[in-house]
Amino acid sequence: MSQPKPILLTGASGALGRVITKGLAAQGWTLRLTDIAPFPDPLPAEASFTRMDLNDGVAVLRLAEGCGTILHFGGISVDQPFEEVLGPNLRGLYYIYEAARRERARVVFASSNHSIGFHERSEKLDDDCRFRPDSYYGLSKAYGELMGQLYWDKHGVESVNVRIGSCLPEPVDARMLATWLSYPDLVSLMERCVLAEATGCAVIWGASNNARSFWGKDAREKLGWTPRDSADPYAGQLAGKLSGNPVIERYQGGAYTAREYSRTSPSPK
Ligand code: NAI
Ligand code: 15L
Repeated sequence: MSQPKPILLTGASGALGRVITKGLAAQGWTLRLTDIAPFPDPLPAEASFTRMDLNDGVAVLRLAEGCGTILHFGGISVDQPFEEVLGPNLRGLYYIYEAARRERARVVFASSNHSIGFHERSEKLDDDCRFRPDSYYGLSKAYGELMGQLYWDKHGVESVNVRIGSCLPEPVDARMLATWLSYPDLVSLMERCVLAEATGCAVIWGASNNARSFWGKDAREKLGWTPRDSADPYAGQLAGKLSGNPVIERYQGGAYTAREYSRTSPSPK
């Protein structure tokens, strides 16, 4: 059998990039890591690291040569002004998809719950719900997902758009009882995204098996992914950990929805 093609991972030096690097390297994958910031950990045996700005289209195309999957985790990862988001998250995303088209590679895109953040917490959303971004950052994630749709329909480029909830070692407030994604569940999801036979243009809710989840149907069966962890055991200590802000508590995107919020009356249901 021929060697599996290398995996390109952008955002490798970030919090999730480091977790994915460790997890996939332990499974023996050959990794091509990249970030604008230096890689802070010892480099695994089958990995190389190239410092690169996602705004540099030529460098992106060059680095993707020969790769079979692009795990795209690089870019602005929190609520920032439009001008900050524009380069890495919009232009950079375009370069990633152009590279994928050339290489016939699959893109796994680190989308975010903030692409749908203005849905109410009382709603249970399926993967075909309307985008309701809560920030320019969330808007850039909706754009990224739609780019995946464009490249699938026009070029047959496969993508998995993972709407990540809150991925950190442990949930830290009441909202994360719904949105938490554990590190082991993130790694197992990445492995399935790489190995799945066919994905088309898929959406996955990036959350562990949380009873309070805001989210329902998605493409996990097609990928063969089952999250193993759950935020439920943290309910006793976190259920009362609320913000005290009615806007934050009303919407799925939490604090991002309330930043620079200037409505004087709540939007109709
Ligand atoms: P992070 O901020 O730790 O990592 C992002 C990485 O992108 C950083 O290492 C940064 O240096 C790099 N980067 C920024 N601008 C760049 C540029 N112009 N060129 C090249 N690299 C650049 O964020 P984290 O938490 O690791 O998130 C990774 C991805 O997952 C992000 O795309 C984020 O939007 C997404 N995500 C993360 C969630 C979480 O709970 N951690 C939730 C939802 C989505
Ligand atoms: C995200 O998209 C961010 O990358 C992360 O820092 C958290 O804010 C997360 O969403 C969340 O909603 O908890």
